[in-house]
Amino acid sequence: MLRKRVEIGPVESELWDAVESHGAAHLTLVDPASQEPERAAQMARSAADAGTTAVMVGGSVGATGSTLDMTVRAIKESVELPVILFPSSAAGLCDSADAVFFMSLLNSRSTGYLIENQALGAPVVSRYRLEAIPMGYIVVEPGGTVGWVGDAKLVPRRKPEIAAAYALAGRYLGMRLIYLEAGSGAESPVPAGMVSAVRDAIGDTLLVVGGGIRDAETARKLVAAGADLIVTGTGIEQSGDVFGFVRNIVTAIHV
Ligand code: 1GP
Repeated sequence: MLRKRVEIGPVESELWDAVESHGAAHLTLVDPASQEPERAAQMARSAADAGTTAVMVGGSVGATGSTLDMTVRAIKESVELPVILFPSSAAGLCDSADAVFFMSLLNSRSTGYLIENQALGAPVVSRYRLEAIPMGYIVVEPGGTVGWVGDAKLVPRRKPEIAAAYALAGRYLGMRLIYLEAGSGAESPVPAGMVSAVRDAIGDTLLVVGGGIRDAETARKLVAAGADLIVTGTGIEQSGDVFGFVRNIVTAIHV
């Protein structure tokens, strides 16, 4: 019997296309627990108009059930972009999204965040026909809520080689994306030196960087250091001008 080789799905392909066309891309993070679905959809619409590549939906606390589903549905009705779930547990899944970042928190001390939530969530991902995008998630100091919830052994900011070792392990385990996370609302993002150490270690693996990115110049520096995909959540939530905020970042990171 002829078996097909593994192929990447359409949403992951879109991420690659965006990175190949522009050198880097922006992802908009929406936490369904932070606003009503209508407001989430408006933010996604403005971000889409400004050139974001996809919308991630998730959060550490309360991003589940009907709150999650209604937010994803409202976003899907107002933008054409892919909607990718960014779950903090097996409860962060719904069938209205296009794909899921199927993550393991590589530096968690808890087997729950390494593999148990994934085992509980996998049959649901299959039933919902979500595209699963394998991702190694690494939480760096200060780590914020996700560091606490995920029981992360935080990577020290001055130890880029530790982040690089985790990222390389993720690549060898078959993860096609690596996400360096400083925690939502972090005072400072992941240091550029750590981003470049991870980039050097993981070759062509897509590198996502998020947490504490609030302006275009910071995003530009992180891309210059090797980030492929820049995630912003808090900056969008707090901006009175979502289009302008995203447009500035997109303009700074695109070549
Ligand atoms: C959090 O990396 C994301 O998971 C985004 O962080 O909210 O600080 O933009 P911010």
